[in-house]
Amino acid sequence: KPTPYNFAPEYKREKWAAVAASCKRNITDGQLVSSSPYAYTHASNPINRSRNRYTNVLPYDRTRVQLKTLAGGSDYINALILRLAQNKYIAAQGPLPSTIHHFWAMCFDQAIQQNVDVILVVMVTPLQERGVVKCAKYWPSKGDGVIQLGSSLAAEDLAYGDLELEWISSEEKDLFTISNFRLSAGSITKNVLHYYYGKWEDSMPPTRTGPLAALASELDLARKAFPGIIPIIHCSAGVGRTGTLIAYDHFCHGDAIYSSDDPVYETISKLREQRMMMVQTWQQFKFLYDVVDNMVGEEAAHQD
Ligand code: PTR
Ligand code: PTR
Repeated sequence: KPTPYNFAPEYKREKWAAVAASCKRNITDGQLVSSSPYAYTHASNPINRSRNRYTNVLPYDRTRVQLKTLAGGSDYINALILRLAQNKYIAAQGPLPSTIHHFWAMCFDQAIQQNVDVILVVMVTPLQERGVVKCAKYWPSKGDGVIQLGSSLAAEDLAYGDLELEWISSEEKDLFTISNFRLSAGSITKNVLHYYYGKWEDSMPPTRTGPLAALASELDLARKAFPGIIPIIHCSAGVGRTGTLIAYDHFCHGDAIYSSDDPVYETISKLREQRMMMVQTWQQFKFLYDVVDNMVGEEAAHQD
């Protein structure tokens, strides 16, 4: 089996230097899909506008998730399904107070469609950064009892009946917090595994790789334990940190064969074909080069 990382380091360095020189904050290298070549008519439709956290981060029509539970007559949520090698992911924005029930409806719909009893949500943003709200607290805490998510939806809009959400447990681990919730509608119940890593600021790479490595192994374990599961990853906009984590997981566990000698560039291009602004900044871009560099280093050491 060809090793995915057998590209020439000098080539990569040259390319990296060119990219770093051509951009200050966002990667706007013309060869990467950085603007918006695809239509996003649902996202920009006035009836859906209030469902977007940021007016400049919108899902394309061709990849967006459509809610089965028609919330308020619209099936729109700022989330999409993407593919990298053999794996699928849902990338989403951090819910707004007004879209919490859409988020959970999406989770429920997807678990039904994937025919799995488990919903895996990975959150890689704090709720607030420097006093600015980045994501609504969309989950219940201990003692909150059963939350009725359907109460703000018109009854005829719900495909499965009212959705209910209940806190089951939380555990603060060294690297992240893991919580369990129960999400049910009628007689159907799904278990939610919620991983929350909040020590990561937007537009930056993570300050350490330990938490990412641990989250990526959890994703890998879940894919093996629950075949067909599509993990839901979100941060605030669902592009910078979300894209970085997905690319990281892809390098660790994806079964990719690359057609060029630059897997980082190729992977980010593939991500940006599916969601705009994925891996938002050159710092995040560079972080992924370092990750791949280390993997190549380890592989070389292994062969000695
Ligand atoms: N531009 C965002 C908005 O439209 O609300 C606000 C925002 C600005 C978000 C900058 C993140 C930003 O990144 P940083 O904190 O790194 O400048
Ligand atoms: N208006 C913001 C901007 O353009 O910077 C939107 C934005 C906010 C984009 C946060 C990315 C952000 O980071 P993340 O995807 O990691 O939440």
